[in-house]
Amino acid sequence: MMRKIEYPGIAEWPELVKRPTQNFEDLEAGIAQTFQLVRVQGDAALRELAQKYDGAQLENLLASPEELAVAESLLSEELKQAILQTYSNIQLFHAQQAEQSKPVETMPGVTCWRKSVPIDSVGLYIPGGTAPLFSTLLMLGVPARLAGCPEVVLCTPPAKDGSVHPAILYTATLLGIAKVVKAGGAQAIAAMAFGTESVPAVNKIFGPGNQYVTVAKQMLSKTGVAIDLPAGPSEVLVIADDSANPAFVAADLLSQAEHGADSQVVLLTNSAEVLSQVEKELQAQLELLPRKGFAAKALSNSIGVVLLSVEEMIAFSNLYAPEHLILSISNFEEVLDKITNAGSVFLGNYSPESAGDYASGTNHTLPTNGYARAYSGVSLDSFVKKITFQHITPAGLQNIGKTIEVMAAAEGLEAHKNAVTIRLKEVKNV
Ligand code: HSO
Ligand code: ZN
Repeated sequence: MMRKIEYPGIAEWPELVKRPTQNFEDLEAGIAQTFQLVRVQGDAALRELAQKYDGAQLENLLASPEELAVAESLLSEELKQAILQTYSNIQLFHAQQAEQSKPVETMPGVTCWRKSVPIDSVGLYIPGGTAPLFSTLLMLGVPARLAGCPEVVLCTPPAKDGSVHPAILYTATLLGIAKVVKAGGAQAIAAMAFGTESVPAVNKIFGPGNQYVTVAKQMLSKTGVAIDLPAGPSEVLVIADDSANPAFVAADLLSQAEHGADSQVVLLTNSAEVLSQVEKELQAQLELLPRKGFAAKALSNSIGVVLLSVEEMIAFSNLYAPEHLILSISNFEEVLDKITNAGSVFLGNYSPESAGDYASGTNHTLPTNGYARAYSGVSLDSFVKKITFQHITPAGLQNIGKTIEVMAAAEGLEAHKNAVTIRLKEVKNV
């Protein structure tokens, strides 16, 4: 169960908001070997490693058109409808994020604008293992498509029989992703970074994964391939006052705890009574969960903190910077402006985190491990570059030229100054 802390003083907070440290340095040497193998042997390395790590004998690394086509018939009508509804909501929410390119005349004759241009080639990694996260495929694939990325590759580890979960294949087809590569772990990340016979090298790699995937992404990000976010274990922080429903709060904490033994859940409340009721609910609901093992382990790393007031709870939460923040308090509208660090926020008693994890439309790829202090979650912006343009007329250069010359001279950069002076001379002569 969670550790209980009552009325900690502000001096104790920094210790309480620390995540359990993870040290992955000892994985780096093995991952570097995997990189080398994939770089040198390409597809052959991916086949060998699929055999070694996934127990799958693969002839073809790519899911075949037949496999992709048959996936739909393997899903229930209900699940297909749910996927379509989710798709549509994510699409609606992310389409709103498109930025209009508006030219600005900063001085007469000096016009500047910025344009979003899709990243040419992106790679999406979807883990296999204990839960096939086809919801994550939607969270990444929909904005990739909206942004207009010409090439989208998907890597996901195969099951022992060489298959990929039909919901992943069906969702890939909906997204128009034809390249579904049966590769997992660091080798999949390497393949997308370096390219192999079957896998094109991409400019940016997205998606969650185990520690090997995470470290592989981090290592490659130092070599020029972009990555979405520095990933860590999932988290939720719930702020509950006496208007909260303890059963709902417990359900939300467990929904995040079931992700993995390393998930972090935090409950903040200004009522010791709420904390003890939530604990009772946690016990009862935990017993019924198929993933009880993971959830119980995650709870044992988690904390329930009693604080004095809503203001104090918000301050604690801002210091923690949770990936997900749930406000189960009566006057949540009044504190929204005080929230400064969080990935995604859920308001009131009827907005469970699961809504954002799946279907409301917001993205569930979010900053963990305190990164919400400075990072945003994945959005349409994650799939584009913003290129600035400017056009200066001869009259415009006459207006701005002196300013540039003075700045350049003051920085001691004569050639910069001259690039203006040489033009101004010519403009005066015509
Ligand atoms: N809570 C996870 C996302 C997810 N939940 C996928 C269910 N499926 C991200 O923090
Ligand atoms: Zn989740």
